[in-house]
Amino acid sequence: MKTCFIGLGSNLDNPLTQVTRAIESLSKLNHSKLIRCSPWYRSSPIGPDGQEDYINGVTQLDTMLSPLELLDTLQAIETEQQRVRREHWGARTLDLDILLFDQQIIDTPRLTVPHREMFNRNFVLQPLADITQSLVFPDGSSLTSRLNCCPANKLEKI
Ligand code: A4P
Ligand code: MG
Repeated sequence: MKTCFIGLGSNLDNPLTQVTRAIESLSKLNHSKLIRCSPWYRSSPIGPDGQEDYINGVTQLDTMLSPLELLDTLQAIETEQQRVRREHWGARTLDLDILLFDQQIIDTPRLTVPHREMFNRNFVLQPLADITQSLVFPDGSSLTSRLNCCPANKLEKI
């Protein structure tokens, strides 16, 4: 089993229902075990103006799937929940990102791990800190130091 962390986000069609449904789906995945879920946060949108606030959270999923199998699976869950891909960083019913996959560094056209934006996003780092203790990233940096350097956008635990 590999330890993975997945970021969840939604800002359309009742976001809290969307992310809760996604957790249901993740808890039923083959060859995987959902270990823990962070609290949910309400965060101000990063990206195009005029979007609603997001609901964000992070889960630990331990899995026997390969990174690309996991990506396929997450994209199938997004599609199930009627995500339509339009604008880059635009509004979405559900976004599932692979934040970390074990201590692997992956840089391929379909998949970049650690997720390339995670260190700039308190709505990822704070929930990650809620469910881990003294996490260290593949580059040797600590979650604590990354949180200290991260921009403080609006983030409210709900
Ligand atoms: N992809 C590459 N690496 C990964 C990875 N680690 N996990 C590829 C998941 N996918 C990965 O993603 C585009 C492609 O990225 C995928 O086909 C996959 O092969 P997408 O989700 O279809 O498109 P996107 O979401 O518009 O782009 P991107 O770059 O994934 O955006 P982000 O980084 O997911 O950001 N503001 C707040 N407050 N909260 C949010 O959750 N989210 C976004 C989306 C913007 N602003 C936000 C939030
Ligand atoms: Mg995404």
